[in-house]
Parts: sequence; structure tokens; C-alpha cells
Amino acid sequence: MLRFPEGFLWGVATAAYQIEGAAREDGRGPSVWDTFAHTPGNIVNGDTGDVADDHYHRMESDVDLMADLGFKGYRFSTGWSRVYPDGKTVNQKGVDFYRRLVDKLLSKGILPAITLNHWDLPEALRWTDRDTAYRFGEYAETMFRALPEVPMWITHNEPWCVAMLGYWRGVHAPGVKGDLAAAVKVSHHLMMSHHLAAQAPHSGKIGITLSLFPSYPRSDSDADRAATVLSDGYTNRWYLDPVLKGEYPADLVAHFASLGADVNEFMQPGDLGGPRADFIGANYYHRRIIHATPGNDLGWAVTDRSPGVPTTDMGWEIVPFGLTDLLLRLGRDYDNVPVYITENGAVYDDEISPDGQVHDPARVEFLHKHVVAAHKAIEEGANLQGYFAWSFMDNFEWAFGYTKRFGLVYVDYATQRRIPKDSARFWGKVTAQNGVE
Ligand code: IFM
Repeated sequence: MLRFPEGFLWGVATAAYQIEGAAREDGRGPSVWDTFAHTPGNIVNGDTGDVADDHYHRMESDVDLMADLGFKGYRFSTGWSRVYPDGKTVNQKGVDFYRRLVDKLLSKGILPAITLNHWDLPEALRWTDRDTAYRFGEYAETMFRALPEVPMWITHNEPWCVAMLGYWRGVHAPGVKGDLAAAVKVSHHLMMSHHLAAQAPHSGKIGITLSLFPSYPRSDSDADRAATVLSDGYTNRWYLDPVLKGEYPADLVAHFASLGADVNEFMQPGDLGGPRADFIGANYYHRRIIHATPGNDLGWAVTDRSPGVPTTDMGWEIVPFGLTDLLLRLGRDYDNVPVYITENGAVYDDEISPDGQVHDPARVEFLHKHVVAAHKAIEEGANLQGYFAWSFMDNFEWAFGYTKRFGLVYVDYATQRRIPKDSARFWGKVTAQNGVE
């Protein structure tokens, strides 16, 4: 039996736009993701989050199910455009929904961990505007005041995705392609707003969730190794350093500037306000293997796949040791900062079996291997304090719409019936035992 330290937090995670639906109810305003999803060609099958899992109307029974399955922590996001429909005016009905959700969780003994920005920026705002950082600070203060019992706050989810997938690759809202200067500006406003929010009075701990990719060179060549250092800077250090060290990594500042994206053109003194995060939320799905592509794109590329390495039905490599490496690296390079795995999980093409159940042995195996990898990291000194599986239930997987199922609970979208998969029971058992066999 591999046991985790006492008090280790086991939970599940979701995000507002991916599950809530009720897109035009009780005063909710449009977010950039509503606009993006409603623009033809952006999402597989033209799917949108208009209805999603209808969680807005099923919140009570969803939390009951969570409790029945034995989950102890729930990471969810508050919908920014539900709380601030026009970006500047509070919608009390939006706040009230989250009040009810927190009350319900607490009544069931489930710890609420709130993410403030899981990408649903009010349509009236843009991260390219410096002012949006201040609007985020106000929104954070509103939520801190409204929900003083919440023990764990996360400012942003995966700012790399917002900046680089939204403004460089163009596959996420608002769908801008190839504007590196805008992407870097967006990343700076996100980091700056993290500091603004973290400095406001709040209950409990505050941190930020990052999509972190342990990165390995494709070969031992100097070029591939140098490209890997930069690529690691691009996905990882660009976000870790400002939060934990109060500055951007110098090699990346120079690299972005050489590509016409100089952060010093819009950074102002005090923007990063000194180190301020009680923990880092690490989202781990897969590694990246990097090779140099001099003069092309950013100067590196991700090697598609390594022969023989198994993948999930998302096509992502299954590499549990990447999680061990990542957790140890965070401890080593960032002063043993406390870490929560705020997302880890897998897509499989689940089906309802003739017995009415959803059997997902591959997901159980995926989670089991990653829990073992996390335990190894703790044994070797990592300061890991909790682990949230992505996701509580199947949901709107952004550009992939409803075609990719990450849930521990199956959602039949036609009827909104929830069916706990075998992996949900596995996760409940891991929680109860505080470990795995
Ligand atoms: O579904 C997403 C989530 O919203 C952010 N992290 C990655 C998940 C899987 O792609």
C-alpha cells in the first residue's frame, strides 16, 4: 500500500463554461468563449457551452453524487461573465449561485477550491488591455468578500493557454493567430492581475494553476538541448518565475524580444509586485519532446509522438514519470513550493455497457500509474499536498466540443443522466485509503 501524507487532499475538478450551461440565464453575460464557440468552424460539430452538463440547474444533485462517491475536494471555477456580465457591473444572481454551491459543498464536507478565471472572460473585455488586469482584481475582491469560508483560491487557470493558444496558435478564444506581441502582452496582464488579486484581503490560501510540461530534448545535440531550455521557458518558467520570483526569465525576455514581442515595452514598475503564491497548481497531462527548428516558428517544435509510447484517445502520450520529474523540479527550482496537482486525467471513448455501467479500465490504469508517480515524487522530497482528477464529469472540451470524454462520471448529453464510471469508484477508494495498492 502506498500511503500519502496525512491531510493530503484528494478531489475532482471542473470549470464553469465546460459544465454549467444556462448561458443566458439569471443575468449571465456572454464571454469570449460564447462568441468563439458560436463562430462556425471553431469547435468540432459546432458544439457550444450553451447547455453543457446543465450543472447550473443540477448543482445540488451533482454535489450529492460527489459526496456519495467519497470525493473530499472540489475545484470549480466561478464564471466571470456570470458574475460580471458586462465586465464592470456585479450580477448578484451570479454571485448567489456560487454562494449556494459553496454552502452545499460545505454541508457535505467537501472542500471548495475556487478558480476565478477559467477562460470565460466577459466579452466586453480583452486581455490585451491593461485595464482588464484591474477589472480582474475587482472581480477577485468581490468573490473574496462574498465567499469568506473558501480555504483555497486559484487566480487563473493555465495562462499559457489563454495567451498562446488564444493569440499565437488561434485555436482558443478569441482565436487570433500569429500575433506573438499580443500573446506576450496578454500573458503579462494575466501575471500582473494574479499579483493584484493575491494582494487583496482573502480567506485561506491563494495560488495559480499552470499547464506544466516536463520537456526533454529529442537528441543530445546542443541545438536540441538549447531549444528545450527555451521551450521549457515558454510553457513553464514564463509563468512560474513571475509568480514565485517576481520577474520574467531573462533568456525568454530576450528570445521573445528577438521575435518582436518585448515585454519591457508594456511592463511597468511594480507590476509583478514581488513573489506571492501560497502554492502552485500543476496541471499535468503529458511531456513535450523538443527539437530545434532554427529560423522557423519559435525556433523549436514538439516532436509528434515517440514510437512505442502508449497514448490516450486524445492522442496524448501516457508518461507517468513526467509527473515525478515535474514535481521534483518544482521543489528544486522553486524553493520547495507547496504544489497541488489541480488537473490530471485522460480521454477515452467510453460507452455504456449492456449492464448499464461504464467500464473504463484504461482510465483507472492511467490514474493508478500517475498516483504511483506522485507518491514516488513525495518520497523523493516533493512538497505535494493534494491531487484533483480532471474531471468530475464529462464536459465541453473546448475546441473538441463534446467529442472527448475526460470524466470520472459519464454524462449522457441527450438525457443529462450521470453514470459513475469505474474510475469514479476507483478515485473514491484512493481517497478513502489515502493511497493506492
Ligand atoms: O479541459 C481542459 C481544462 O479546461 C484545462 N486543462 C486541460 C483540460 C483538458 O484539455
